[in-house]
Amino acid sequence: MKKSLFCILIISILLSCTNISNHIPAAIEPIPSQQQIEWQKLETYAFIHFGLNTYNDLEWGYGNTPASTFNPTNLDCEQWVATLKQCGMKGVILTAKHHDGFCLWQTKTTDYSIANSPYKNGNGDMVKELSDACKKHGLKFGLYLSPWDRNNAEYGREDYVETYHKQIDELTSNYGELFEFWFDGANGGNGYYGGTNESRSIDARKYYDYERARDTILKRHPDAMIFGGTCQTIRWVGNEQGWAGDTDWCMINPGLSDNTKHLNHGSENGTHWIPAEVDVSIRPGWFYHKREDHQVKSLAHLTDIYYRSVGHNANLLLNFPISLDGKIPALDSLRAMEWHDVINNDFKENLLKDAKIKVDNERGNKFKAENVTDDNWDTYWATEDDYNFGTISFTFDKPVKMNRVVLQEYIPLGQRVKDFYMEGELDGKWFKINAFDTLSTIGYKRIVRFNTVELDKLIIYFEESRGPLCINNIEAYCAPILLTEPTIFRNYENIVTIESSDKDAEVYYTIDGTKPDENSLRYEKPFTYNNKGVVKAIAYDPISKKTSDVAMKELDLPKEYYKTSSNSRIFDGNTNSVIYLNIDEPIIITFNEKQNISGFRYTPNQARDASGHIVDYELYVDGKLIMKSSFGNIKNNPIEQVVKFESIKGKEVKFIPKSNTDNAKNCCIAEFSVIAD
Ligand code: FUL
Repeated sequence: MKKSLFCILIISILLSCTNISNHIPAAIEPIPSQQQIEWQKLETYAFIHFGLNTYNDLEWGYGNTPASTFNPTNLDCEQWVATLKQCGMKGVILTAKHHDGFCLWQTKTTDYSIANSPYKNGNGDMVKELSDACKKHGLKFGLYLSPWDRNNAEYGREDYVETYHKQIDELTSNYGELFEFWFDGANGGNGYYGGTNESRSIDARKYYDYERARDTILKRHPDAMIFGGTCQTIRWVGNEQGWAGDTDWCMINPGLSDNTKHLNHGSENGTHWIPAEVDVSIRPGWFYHKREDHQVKSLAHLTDIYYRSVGHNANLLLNFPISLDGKIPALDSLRAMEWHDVINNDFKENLLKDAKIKVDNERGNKFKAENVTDDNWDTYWATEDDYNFGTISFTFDKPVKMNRVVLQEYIPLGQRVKDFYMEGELDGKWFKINAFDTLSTIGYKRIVRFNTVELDKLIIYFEESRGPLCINNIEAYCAPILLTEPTIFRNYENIVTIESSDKDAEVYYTIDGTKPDENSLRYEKPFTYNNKGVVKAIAYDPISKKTSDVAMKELDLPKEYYKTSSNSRIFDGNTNSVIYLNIDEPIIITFNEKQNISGFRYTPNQARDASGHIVDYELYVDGKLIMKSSFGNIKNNPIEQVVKFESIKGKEVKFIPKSNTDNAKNCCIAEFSVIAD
């Protein structure tokens, strides 16, 4: 080859290489703002619901409970912030005003505020106290200001809109940097409205002038996200249960923002980048109610929420109700810290760190496949133009076990991946990895969960994408088995089911009263148990050899032993299927033969906000009054009530409700059974 020709060839090869390696994939619109990217990186932050509702045992105050009832005795914002930091929260949003209109700060706009409460003799300011604590401890701070105001006499008219904007003005001027401003969607309806006690309706899209609110907020807090209203930069996910769709696009079409499915999943063809925020409370209610002390979400439930929010490309806004003394209740903070430990332990050692990586397409050295494991968010593996798909594999020196894969797209260039799946290879044999969710979108973050598999090669097939792939991070983990005590229940057909929160856990049980261990009966499927007795069960991790606490269920004589005219719903082991009785309307159970009767169990309705729990009752055996008593704290703590007495021989048990909580018309019963020796 002539020297000049050779030079041209070398130069053109070099040029084309340079060209490829420096050519950033074209962005696919819409793309996020820098602020939205930074917000997405927060992943978890906290909500605080606190106010007059707390002191009046309400969720939606009507706007008429006196300001003087707001009376925290031991309020400690530093305790909130310290707790929230310890459970990994990056920020906190406070309900400065809820629908009842009560303002937690020193406002000039209304008398219905903390200034007219006994707290610090009217000199307290919750917004200031919490924002100061956040500054001190390095948490971001945000505010919730309900547009609906059930106290204000002018609500529904022009005057209130001015008041509302003055409130936004005060809150954005006086309390330092805000990372998020929250407008909820509940609007209009009945209320106190200055004593008129009427119903007022407004057109939320027009009435509040959200454009003006946005201008005020962003003028002073250019980095703040806006939730709700007509100028939102992040979206409600469409439910308050703690999950985003497994398909979750950051994009939506704002016109459709009331459609639940659209909010859950976003839209591949959405015109605006408005990512999802999952708001959910650690208890059934947003505000504190003593009666929900036993309903703090379980470790397993909270962990699932994490995977179905952060793991589904959404941020998690986890609510902590403040109790009457002004603190996050110990139960809730302990549970949240345990939860944070579980999450930390699930992502302890990235198995892909030293794996050998291979891809079928690469855009050039700058976009090489190794970028997915370099711990640098800003570098990514990209495929060439027209390669809207690709395959990446990770080969290990020796077999590894895994049950989680984390994937991230480089979202500054838009969200792309539409469909992917994963396979493993062990000793030359291929198998599909069966994820718990449908694998479709990735976005900022996608965490895939599956039962533990052993493999010496992991391969991920990106089947379809809106453009060339831009993947900036992939990790894999072997999360320890979540060892929470199993739940045991027996249905009306005497079938006992034992459920463990982690599908990888082995479950062992006993029916002879002894403590179960890994040598006890292994639970494989539901079994029949048609006698009285006790079932005890544990979840067991065969790798660490650790066990959960022991779960225990005492089972009373089943239906074969008696006749009754009461509905089977109270004998079916399901605490959400209930019956209603009038006061004095009895449950009568007539045994086929005489029994040594020594007590009974009554489980009140476990549904949220259930009312009509039995308080006073009488119990007769063969017509003789055995117990005339009441369930002491049942309103506040509506858990299973077990009453025992000296055993008495008899055939017929008659239980009569005499009064109930809330002076409800009917008494509600979820489960009932008679204890016999
Ligand atoms: C909703 C409100 O109605 C609830 O009370 C709660 O504040 C929740 C976070 O937002 O729209």
